[in-house]
Amino acid sequence: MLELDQVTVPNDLEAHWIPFTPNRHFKKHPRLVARAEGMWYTATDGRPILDATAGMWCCNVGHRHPRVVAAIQRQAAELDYAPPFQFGHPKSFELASRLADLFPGDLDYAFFTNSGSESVDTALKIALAYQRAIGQGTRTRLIGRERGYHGVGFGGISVGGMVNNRKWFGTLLTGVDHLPHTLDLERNAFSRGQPKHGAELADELERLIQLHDASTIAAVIVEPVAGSIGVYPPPVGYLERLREITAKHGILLIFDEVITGFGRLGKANACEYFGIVPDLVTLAKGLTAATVPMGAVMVRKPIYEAIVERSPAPEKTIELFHGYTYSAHPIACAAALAVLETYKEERLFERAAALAPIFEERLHALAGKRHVIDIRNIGLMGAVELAPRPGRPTERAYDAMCDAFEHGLMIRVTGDTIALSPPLIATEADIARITDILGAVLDRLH
Ligand code: PXG
Repeated sequence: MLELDQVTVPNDLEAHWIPFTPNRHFKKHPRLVARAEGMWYTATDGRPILDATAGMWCCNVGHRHPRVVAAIQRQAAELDYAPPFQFGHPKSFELASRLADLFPGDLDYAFFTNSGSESVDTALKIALAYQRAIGQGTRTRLIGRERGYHGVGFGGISVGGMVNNRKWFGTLLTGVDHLPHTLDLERNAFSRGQPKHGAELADELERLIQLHDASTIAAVIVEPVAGSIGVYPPPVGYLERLREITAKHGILLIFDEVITGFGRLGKANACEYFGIVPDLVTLAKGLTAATVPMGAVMVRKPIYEAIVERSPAPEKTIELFHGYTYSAHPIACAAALAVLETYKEERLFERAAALAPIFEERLHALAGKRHVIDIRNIGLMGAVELAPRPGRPTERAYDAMCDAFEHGLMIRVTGDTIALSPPLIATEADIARITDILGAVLDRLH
């Protein structure tokens, strides 16, 4: 137990408007953590809480990793900040080169951001700028997918497909269209890994091309594994088909790897896992294992060349009018370099790959529990979907999350789905403990 006198819990929680949270319920029943180490959080009341979600799909090296802590401390004491426009600092170049090595094909360039949402907006803008640079300026339409999550910027919610994230926000969401989502409980419930049925859903892109014409479409963006909606692994053959159709029609393919990047699937990224080279890749979360906010967009060489190298403007002219005050922040770069070193040194991607079948086995053993209507998994991503309470969608899963926290386990919920994404440092015993506590939660759930 934590020394409670070390932790000050404020008695007024009112002023903080908490994101994506039922504020009224939370402020009456707060779940606050004060410390973390390895696989564990410590709640402000001193209780240990096992982290089954890597924070929010992001703390891949576990909490408070000594190498990462030291790198952040060193950097803060050495160079706190450097302007990323017109100036720079050495670590961002080193980091970009390391990232280029981690991605297949000619995904050789990195544009730095501070979050997944910014990575998505950046990738969409680069796609539009590229089409214009190669004389395809009529290609302004962007295609996303139903139930997709691409963060909360206007670009991201436009191509995103979660209705609650869009319906409040008006008319700026036009100029987009959406592919159908790939969940098919009738044909694919309780699939282990990629479901067998549904590759043909990628052909819906051909239908959208018939409707709009390829000459109006700049890019397609998908999560290779839809995460936030509750883990939808792609049907076998689906991503391959998307790659084929986009390439045939001169449409850029963007993989949103904010969740799948950096070991979540037991490989460096989903590109490698599925053997596909998209044109742009969005990153965040595991890049710094969430120790310092940072995102990035990986870009294929021909795109960089078209916009930068072949810019018709004089050499002293900016090629792309885009970037953030905190792009390539020195402390974030130092954290990312230490995290990448940790992945390598501790062989965490291989470790996740080795743990994945055990995770799958344990997760699917929950299949007989009450209310469970589907279980899905791939790599170290898992979901248990519950039947909603009649007339009260999302409440059952929310209750499960609260009960799990009471019993020492942090899980995530989305709709009526429980999502698990343990840190890549998890042991077999950690996985067993996670599924045991979750099993007991499901047994108590009405
Ligand atoms: N793209 C994808 C695929 C994501 O999963 C974002 C973009 C946005 O990232 P930022 O850093 O702007 O939040 C995400 C974020 C959940 C959950 O409960 C998932 C995310 C964020 C918050 C909650 O599943 N993913």
